[in-house]
Amino acid sequence: LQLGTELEQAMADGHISVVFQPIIDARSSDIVSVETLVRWAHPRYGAIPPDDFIHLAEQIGRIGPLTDHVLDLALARCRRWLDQDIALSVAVNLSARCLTEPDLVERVRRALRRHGVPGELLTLELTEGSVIDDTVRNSSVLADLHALGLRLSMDDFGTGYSSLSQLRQLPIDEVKIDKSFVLGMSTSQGESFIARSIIELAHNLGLRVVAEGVEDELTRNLLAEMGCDKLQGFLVSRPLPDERLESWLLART
Ligand code: G
Ligand code: G
Ligand code: MN
Ligand code: NA
Repeated sequence: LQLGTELEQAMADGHISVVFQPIIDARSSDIVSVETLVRWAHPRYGAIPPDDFIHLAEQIGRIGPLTDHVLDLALARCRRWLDQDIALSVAVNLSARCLTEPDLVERVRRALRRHGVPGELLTLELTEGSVIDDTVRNSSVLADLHALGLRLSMDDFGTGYSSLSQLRQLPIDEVKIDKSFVLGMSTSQGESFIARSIIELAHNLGLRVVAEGVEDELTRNLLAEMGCDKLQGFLVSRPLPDERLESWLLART
């Protein structure tokens, strides 16, 4: 919990930064988006993985400010790409807890306006568990976010309990097949079958599909053949800091 008390100061000191992992079109291989992933460079403990402090931030009620900080860094970057005539959409992860914050929609709206980024260029990734909560389902938060023009993506799909009816009823645009399935595809027919089923299901519901955790060519080809829309993973690129993403982009065009 010591870390928790340091979080605010770490943000102020610029120790909390983000990296971007490219997401490509499965057919054309064009880069279509980047996922924003938070990083904490601690002066004494070194790199602290998000899995070690996101949960902590949730517990001590500081996930809101952390999310605002990440959103701010992501939209600032998106704005600079726009200024260079690069219309690259950014995805930001949203914790379950954030969906119950009464001012979330207003904060996102203000962040978009502050940076002059159209809502269409922002995707919010919701972890699967977060969406099914009754308070969320019974509120208008997802519809209100959607009304800002942004896209909603169901992250870690296949690992939680979301029902098909939920996918149909909620204003979700996209699902991300969890990497636990994708990682096994090149060696296990079972995992491939799950991926194929998710893609077919999602497409029948009018949703796009992203596969995360694509690490090898075989998996990439299998997914492309299954009609998966977008790919993300170490085969395409690791998460990159800002300057490295810029040279990565240049090298591909
Ligand atoms: O690179 P990776 O180690 O970044 O991410 C580990 C986990 O942390 C993933 O589940 C990812 O979704 C989550 N994560 C990364 N950045 C953020 C963030 O800004 N907000 C939230 N809520 N989760 C994040
Ligand atoms: O839960 P979240 O989906 O947002 O997960 C993102 C996490 O997945 C990050 O920790 C990121 O570094 C990791 N990741 C991204 N691509 C790959 C990959 O190809 N293989 C593996 N093992 N992890 C990946
Ligand atoms: Mn994610
Ligand atoms: Na995931």
